Amino acid sequence: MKLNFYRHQVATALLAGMVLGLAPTNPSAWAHVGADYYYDAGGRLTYVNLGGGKSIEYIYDSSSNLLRKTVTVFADSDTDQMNDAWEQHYFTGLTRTGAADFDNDGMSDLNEYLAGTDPTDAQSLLQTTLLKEGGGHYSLEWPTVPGKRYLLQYKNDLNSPTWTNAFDPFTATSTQSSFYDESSTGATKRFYRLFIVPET
Ligand SMILES: [Ca+2]
Ligand SMILES: [Ca+2]
Ligand SMILES: [Ca+2]
Repeated sequence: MKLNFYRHQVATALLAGMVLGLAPTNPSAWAHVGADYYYDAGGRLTYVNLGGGKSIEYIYDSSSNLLRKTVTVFADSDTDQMNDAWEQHYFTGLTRTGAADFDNDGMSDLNEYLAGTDPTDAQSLLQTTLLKEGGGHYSLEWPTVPGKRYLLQYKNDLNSPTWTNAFDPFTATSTQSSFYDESSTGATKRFYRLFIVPET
């Protein structure tokens, strides 16, 4: 059973609290220095965005030994964080800056690049549908891009500083994902945010 009024009410709050962008593997306790350094809950550096299409990702084992350091470089001659080849493909040039929303779907061109969606198709975007199930749980559905990693977090009070991971980040293998939030039973309100997180 769907309670449409409640769905609308919560969905509005959900969109207000939704965050899209690069995030560390465990953003529940991340520190963010400047705009480009990401740390995990143990204070380990996990990701650096150097700009100009260059980024470094650090992978550790359970003893905090560095297992792998991955340097990613793509051509970004206009330093807008969007791969020039991607810009050429969709916009046949490099005039877009990332901040604007070419297809007016509510996602900036840069966020569409990060999410792997089509910046020229208003039907292609990262959005969620929130439902209240008959048993009193919430469930969410959202379109996914195979190969992208997703993390969902929630909290019941917007004033609380702590977000809880709904699940460990997963890499999508299909174009649609859903999450049945059993822990939401009895919650009168719940706020969700969905991340795209770096690959491991
Ligand atoms: Ca670029
Ligand atoms: Ca858009
Ligand atoms: Ca789009």
